[in-house]
Amino acid sequence: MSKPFYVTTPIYYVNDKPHIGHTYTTVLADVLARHHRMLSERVYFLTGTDEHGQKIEKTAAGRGITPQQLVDEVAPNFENLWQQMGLTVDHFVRTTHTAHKAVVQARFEELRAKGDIYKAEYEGLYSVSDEAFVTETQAKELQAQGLAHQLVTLKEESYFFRLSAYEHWLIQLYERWPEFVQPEFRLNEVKQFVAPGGERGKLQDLSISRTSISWGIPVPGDEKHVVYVWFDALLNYLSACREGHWPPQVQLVGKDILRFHAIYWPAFLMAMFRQDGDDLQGELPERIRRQLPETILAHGWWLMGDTKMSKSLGNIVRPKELLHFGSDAARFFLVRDMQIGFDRAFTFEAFMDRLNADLANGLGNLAARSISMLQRYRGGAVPVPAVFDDLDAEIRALIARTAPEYLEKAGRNDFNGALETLWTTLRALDGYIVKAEPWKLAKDEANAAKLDTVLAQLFRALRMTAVLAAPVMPDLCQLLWESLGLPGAVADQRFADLMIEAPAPAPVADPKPLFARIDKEAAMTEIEALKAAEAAPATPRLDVPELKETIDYDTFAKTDLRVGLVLEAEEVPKSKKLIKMKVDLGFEVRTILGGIKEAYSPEDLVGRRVVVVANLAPRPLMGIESHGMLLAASDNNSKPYLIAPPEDAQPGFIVK
Ligand code: ME8
Repeated sequence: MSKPFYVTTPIYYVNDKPHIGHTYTTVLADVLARHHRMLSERVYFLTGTDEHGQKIEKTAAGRGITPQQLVDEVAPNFENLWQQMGLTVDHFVRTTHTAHKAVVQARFEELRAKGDIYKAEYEGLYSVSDEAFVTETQAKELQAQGLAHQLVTLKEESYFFRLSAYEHWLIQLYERWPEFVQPEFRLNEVKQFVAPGGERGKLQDLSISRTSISWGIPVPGDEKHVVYVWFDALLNYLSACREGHWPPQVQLVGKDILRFHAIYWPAFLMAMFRQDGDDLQGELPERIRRQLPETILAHGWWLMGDTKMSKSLGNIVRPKELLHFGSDAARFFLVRDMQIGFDRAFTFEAFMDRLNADLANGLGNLAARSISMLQRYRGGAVPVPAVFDDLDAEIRALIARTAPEYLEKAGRNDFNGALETLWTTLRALDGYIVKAEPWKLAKDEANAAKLDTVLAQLFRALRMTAVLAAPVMPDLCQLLWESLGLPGAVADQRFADLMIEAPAPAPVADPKPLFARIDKEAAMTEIEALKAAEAAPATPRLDVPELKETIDYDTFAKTDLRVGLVLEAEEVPKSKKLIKMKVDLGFEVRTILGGIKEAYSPEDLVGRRVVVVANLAPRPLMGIESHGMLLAASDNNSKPYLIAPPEDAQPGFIVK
């Protein structure tokens, strides 16, 4: 049975639109998933949405819809985006799924029965935006960082998780299995948090239910409580795990949610997996360590200059803007430019420079030159090298050590470093061409063997690049693969079978341009236009009733609609809404009243063509009989917009 590889992203709050941060994490998870498939592992890639809590409740209330309606409307934004980007997600979990709710309730009951969850009174400072109670120190830190968290004091009866009891085991986890949090400096942050006598003191028990919120999973048997959103959210990794995949190998998180994943999450799992007789003050049993995630991989943030991206500053980079350059380009940049763990400033300038340098020039140029030389000098057939001078031998050794070095770094989740290694080799190959001067070698038949070596080595390096970089740029590498005359899908290759010196099975194809050079000025104008469209106020949501029941054609055909021409119009005295009109229907002139005064003045109406329901029974309005009705469009909040037939439609025309 092959090794399982279970990778997760955080589940995203649905009250926000996807941004570069979500895109980065999910793309990185996809790169990991694809990479581990090519290592012949059994991959399970989970992402999803976090749909409960006060923020959702409030946003929904503000819009006059139910929280369920809100989450059903927004969750697909994320799911569709990942599909559009071609991410190989195996399962998209939503915390409002019945299966998830059932697992949360079952685990809650189980821990309550074990004594790890108990009920008590809680009073404390609560950060609405974090959905978490915070200590005084944390509150001060948050304020000092200028993070606009809304802090409120809450007092309520609450269920608590016995977090304090797990402190000893947690410390052992960090000491004995430091790979639990990567990169290392992020582990140090976590340790400081938990360290006994550390600046934050002992771990406090954790409040994990609320009575002040109703949008959540009810506590079984005590339904005025709902499960606190982090106990609910973190359990998605368990509830949506596929059989045979537990525990996760890599769980990607942003630095801001590391605390939840590196402290609360393993503590919940320790409580679930511990057995009677396990000593919480003794050694953390290996048996339990094996049930915990192997690694929580914490990344930093994409910043705008030195500052955080935020809606209020209007400086958020949206996936649409990145995708404008193609999904592979966006993937390459995000993975290549961010060193995992650290923050990184984003600029479109750097983005485009990177793509031009590494993809249009770098790889694109090298592939085009190499393939066209193979065609020009060898009719597309890839030669077998026989002679190696010092320069050739140096390049041969470089190519041979690139793959293991790349795979070693990727194995440590350092894709930024792995790509750097690969591109250093590609640059050395550019130098190889300059020094070996194949165009000169081609002029003299005596140099044929030497030219064979140069061409073959270029081919081998490109074939290796297509395989190694396929998880990062699936489409571009497939194109390169095909240009090299190689059969099938590059994604079906296995790193273990990467035989760099194997002969080529077929001649190379015509070189296909891998990546078109970006005209930076033109691209920036297009990006500005996308940003402007994004900033434009959204059209307010329609307020219309549900669609009426279906009718058959005959029922509809009973309605006689005609084009009318308004001959005269005047306000109806004492009425706020009504205007009285004389309307020419071609065969007769009628008196018709319309409730359109707020939108039209009598002068607006005279000479206007309208659509009249001509066979409506007459009815009196404010003492005047109306012989028909005008058609107008609106929702419950807007003014009426009269339906206007074109100028050349004659009064009396039938509308059908
Ligand atoms: O925290 N650069 O969801 P979320 C990189 N529902 N990453 C960024 C970023 C940026 N500029 N801004 C935000 C939640 N992020 C919870 C998770 S998991 C059980 C529950 C990252 O939608 C941030 O670090 O607010 C976090 O990892 C992720 O976006 C999702 O944030």
